[in-house]
Amino acid sequence: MLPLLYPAIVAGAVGVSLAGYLALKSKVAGKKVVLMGPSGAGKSTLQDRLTSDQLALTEMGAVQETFDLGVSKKSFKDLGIEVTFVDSSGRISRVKEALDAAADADLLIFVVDVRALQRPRYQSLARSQAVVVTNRYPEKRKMLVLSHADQALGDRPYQHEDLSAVPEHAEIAKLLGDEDPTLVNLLSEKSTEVVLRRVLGRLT
Ligand SMILES: Nc1nc2c(ncn2[C@@H]2O[C@H](COP(=O)(O)OP(=O)(O)O)[C@@H](O)[C@H]2O)c(=O)[nH]1
Ligand SMILES: [Mg+2]
Repeated sequence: MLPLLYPAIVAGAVGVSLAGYLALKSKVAGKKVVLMGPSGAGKSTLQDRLTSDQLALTEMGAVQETFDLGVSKKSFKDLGIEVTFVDSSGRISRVKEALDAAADADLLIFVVDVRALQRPRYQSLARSQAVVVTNRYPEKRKMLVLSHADQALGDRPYQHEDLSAVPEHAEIAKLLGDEDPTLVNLLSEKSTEVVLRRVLGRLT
């Protein structure tokens, strides 16, 4: 494919004008996104969903636990816009290295399993990580992604309206300064498109 044609094709595919796409690209390319949050929240899954990798998603549930900090350049899915992603381990002993890596981040995405938040121990773990992040980087742009929306409320999926009624989410969202947390089932390709749009919105 001719290199000059590529942006036009991508723009068409994602439903924006060529000018809109080029503006998006110039704002977003080269930025740094750091993923944090407790183990099992869905950080690695989210990274795969947002990028063109789709490695772990070839087999659902096959994401391996992340032990070491993963710093890599990746393209946002279908967009050909390259950013640096840092996928961290959620273990408490590894939080410091994730924090250090976030020093020059443009966006910190904090992922929490919304269902697990209803357990007091998980809630306090998530809250304490959010406190540490916020204390270290009060001014940095932070985004709260609440995963596992498909599993949250027994026989029905979690709805966005449920969030305001559950103080556990509100507290973490407030700590992070994200007034509009993103509720998502990361196993659903369709619902993760919403997250992609929101992440792009917060990087521009
Ligand atoms: N049902 C459901 N499972 C999810 C969701 N997000 C992640 N998972 C699963 O949760 C497990 C942990 O995800 P992973 O991305 O490794 O979490 P990490 O430790 O934060 O990187 C994996 O088996 C994922 O497939 C979600 O929204 N819904
Ligand atoms: Mg991981």
